[in-house]
Amino acid sequence: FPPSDIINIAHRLTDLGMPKRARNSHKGACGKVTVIGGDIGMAGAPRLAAESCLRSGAGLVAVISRPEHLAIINNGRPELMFRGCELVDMEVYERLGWADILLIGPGLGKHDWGYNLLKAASLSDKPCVMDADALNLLALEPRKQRNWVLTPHAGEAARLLGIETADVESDRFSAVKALQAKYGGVVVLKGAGTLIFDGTVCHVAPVGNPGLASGGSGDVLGGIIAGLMAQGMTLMDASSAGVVIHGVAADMAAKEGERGMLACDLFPFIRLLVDNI
Ligand code: NPW
Ligand code: AMP
Ligand code: MG
Repeated sequence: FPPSDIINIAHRLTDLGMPKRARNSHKGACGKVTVIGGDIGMAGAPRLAAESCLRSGAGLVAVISRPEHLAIINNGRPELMFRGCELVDMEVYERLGWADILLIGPGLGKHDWGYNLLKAASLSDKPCVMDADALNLLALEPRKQRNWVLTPHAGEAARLLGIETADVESDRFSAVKALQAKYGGVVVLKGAGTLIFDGTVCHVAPVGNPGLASGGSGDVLGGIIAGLMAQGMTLMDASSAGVVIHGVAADMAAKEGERGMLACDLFPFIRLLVDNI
């Protein structure tokens, strides 16, 4: 990259601004997100992602997951809608068609259940955030799409590129460039110093801390980005603002201790930050 194309976006949220809500806003106008994921044993991942969408200001959020995950998804968070899916049917397609934005991958798994949902979501051609196992499945059948955001950590990035994790970590700029060239859209290469690249400009976000190195942190990030996209931000702005909100929220939460910080500790800070961009 020429240095002029690399922009440090820490604490530049106001430049990525989102207009204040109009006084007469209603939930249908604030964006609808469908989160798809949660194979057996991983219901927590779509729950965290969906709650993050709500905390980022999306008007309506639905989850498509295993039918037995209804209670886990809705307990303590009854604002979420839920569609249980054993086999992909018309009701699943309806919930996909209803959404403005799809977030697919948290806890999706790499088996037939997740694969079939990913295929169904792909048919809708909606703008989407692809995370976690959606990326692992994409690595098996690579394709390019303009209107998606990919959010790999270094391990997922390595699978998407067919290289070793250490190769990604040794040259993260080359890795993000190669990912965007191969898959299109906006690529968010996560980790300390997250990179966000849309094919032209590369944002660097030196925010966040090792307190984020625990299960569920990435699921929260995907939810924030999808929630911002649903409210009308461009893919690049939603990705950049999302990474900064996530990282700054983590830095605020870490004041009470970095070690032992949990993904859901970010929620109150996300709410504070998202209303001030
Ligand atoms: P290692 O071990 O360091 O050599 P996976 P996952 C590497 C769901 N979750 N930098 C790491 O390498 C997710 O949503 C569910 C470098 C390892 O090989 C997914 O659907 C939760 N390397 C599913 O679990 C909460 C890194 O990548 C591999 C790296 C699996 O996702 C947790 C691990 O990646 C989780 O979100 C880094 N920053 N990060 C729930 N509550 O339901 C990872 N690696 O095999 O894709 O596993 O990321 O845990
Ligand atoms: P995931 O591995 O999908 O759960 O995503 C982890 C999230 O936490 C990503 O947003 C990472 O950028 C962030 N993260 C993890 N470790 C660190 C770290 N040491 N410093 C800053 N951010 C981190
Ligand atoms: Mg993850």
